[in-house]
Parts: sequence; C-alpha cells; structure tokens
Amino acid sequence: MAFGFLARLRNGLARTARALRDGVSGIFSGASISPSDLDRLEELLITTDMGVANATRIRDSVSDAVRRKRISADPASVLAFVKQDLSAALPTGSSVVNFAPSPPTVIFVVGVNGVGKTTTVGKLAAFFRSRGKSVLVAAADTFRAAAVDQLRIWAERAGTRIILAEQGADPSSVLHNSLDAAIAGGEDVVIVDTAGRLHNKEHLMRELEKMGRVAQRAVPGAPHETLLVLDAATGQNALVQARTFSGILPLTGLVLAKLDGTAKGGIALAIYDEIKVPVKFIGVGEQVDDLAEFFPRDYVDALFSESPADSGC
Ligand SMILES: Nc1nc2c(ncn2[C@@H]2O[C@H](COP(=O)(O)OP(=O)(O)OP(=O)(O)O)[C@@H](O)[C@H]2O)c(=O)[nH]1
Ligand SMILES: [Mg+2]
Repeated sequence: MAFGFLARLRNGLARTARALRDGVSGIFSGASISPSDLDRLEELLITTDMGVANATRIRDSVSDAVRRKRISADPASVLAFVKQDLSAALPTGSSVVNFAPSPPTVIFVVGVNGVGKTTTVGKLAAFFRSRGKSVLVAAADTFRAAAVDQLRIWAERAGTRIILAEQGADPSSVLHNSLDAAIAGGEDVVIVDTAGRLHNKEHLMRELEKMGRVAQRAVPGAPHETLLVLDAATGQNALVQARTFSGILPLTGLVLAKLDGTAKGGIALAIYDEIKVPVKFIGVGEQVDDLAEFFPRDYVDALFSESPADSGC
C-alpha cells in the first residue's frame, strides 16, 4: 500500500478540504465578523453538502464564540472551531461489520446503477482477504451484459473465488449456488453483487427481497449485512436514495463511494444526521485498496487537514 490509511483518506478528501480552507480564508480577514461573513460561511458549509442543519448550527456557534471573544476572526481559528464543533457531534468509534456467529457471513451490496457497487464488492473482497478471511463473491448482477466480466477481474485482483452466471440468469439461483459453494468450501464471507437497474424500481425491490429469502433459507440470519452504495458526488441525491432504500430494505450500513472525486465530502456528515443507518465504508478511488472503514473523527480530521496532495506527495 503506497499510503497509510490516514494519508489515503486525506488524499481522498483533498478537494473538499481545499474548498473549505480557501472558502474560509476568503471570508474571514482577522478583524471582525459581519452578519454577511456568517452568511457566506453558512453557504460555504452547505456547498460541501454537510447539510443545512449542521451549517446553521455552526454559523450560530461561530457567531456566539466570536461575540464572547472565545475565538478571533482569523481563518485558522474559525477552521479549528468548525472542526471541533463537527467532531463533538460525532461518535468516536466506527460501526463494525456484523459477522455471522458461524460462517459464512453474507453481505449484499445494493444501490442504483453506476454508483460503484461492483467496484465496492471487489474492494471489500480485498479488505476481508487482507484481514485473513476467505471470501467468495457472487455475480448476482445478471442484468447487465458486462457485469460478470467486470466482477471476474475484481475477484482476480482480490484473489477470491467467484461464482458466475449467464447473463439473464435468475440472480437468486446464482446466489443459491454461491451460498452452497461457500458452505461446502468453508468460506468466511460471501459478498453479493446485485443489479442496479432492472425493468423498474418495484422489480428491483422484489428481486432483492427474493434474494433475502433465499439467503435466509440457506444461512440463518443472512444477509448479515445489506450495504447500500451511494455516489458521494451526487450530494443530496445520495441522501434521497438512502431514504428510499432504507424505506424498502432493512439496510445495515452505507458505503460512500467516489469521495475522492468531489468537493462535497460533507455529505457523510449529513447522512449521519439524517439517516439512521451508519456509514461503514468509504471509497476513495478506483484501486483495489481504495476502501476504508469509516471512522467519523478521522473523517473530520481529514476534512480539515492540509492534504498530502498540497504538500507535493
Ligand atoms: N474515483 C472513484 N471512482 C469509483 C469509485 N468507486 C467506483 N468508481 C467508478 O465508478 C464507475 C462505476 O462503478 P461500478 O462499480 O461499475 O458501479 P455499479 O454500481 O456496479 O454499476 P452498475 O452495475 O452498472 O449498476 C466505475 O468507472 C468505477 O471505476 C471510487 O471510490 N472512486
Ligand atoms: Mg455493477
């Protein structure tokens, strides 16, 4: 691994961090703070997609802190204050993966088309492999022609077994075969790639429900995780998807993919506030190890760091 986890996270969030730093430097001159400065701060925070509630709370507490002379009006003090405010609102630990009491642990990876499901399945496979687990991936996206080949390449990269299917096969039968193979082979984790697009939303949801029943019959308590992948670059739209899916499927966690390509990294914080499902992983690139467990405090640190990209690394 070229970078340690924190450097990777900082690199992934560099665009958001830079937008915050440059924005705050452009607003606060160090002398005094006017109401319009506070409006601009609130707008800046909203552009990172951290949510209106967070942005308004921070505006008010910055205003209050300056009035009480607890902080001065220079950019560094304001940034440090905002960071502290956000950190205080977050839990310290990460939400860990729910492992089955006895293997295999079954993980469904769901989401609308193009958000990064298949890539996440590949990265998750490598993540569990690197922690000494044996992994089998199930190519249950039988809807899209190239999906199986794409997943096969990821399985090779991650060094895991894969159960393939013909295009158009029943996803539930692929799942069934995969679970049989995992039980017979004593695999620790089965990660199931699913289709993002079926004929319509009802069809997609029915298919996922059916897969849930098939998993439950084969392995007690399965699926142990149903992870919804969201494309961080879609900002508020990701929130809408999270609300829709969580109303239909019992989600156990979220994966925020493509954080590296966006200055809207605040979305992880808005999701924390609004959706009662924890973010468990974040995707910060297209390589096999560009996946990290989500630790909220580290995340906020990275949002306010001078990124490695800036220091020429
Ligand atoms: N920069 C970046 N690109 C990503 C990340 N995750 C996925 N991608 C890219 O996003 C595109 C779509 O990813 P897929 O994994 O195919 O998405 P999907 O949800 O499986 O798509 P469908 O199967 O068509 O629904 C690919 O070009 C990926 O390389 C990420 O964390 N960062
Ligand atoms: Mg896919």
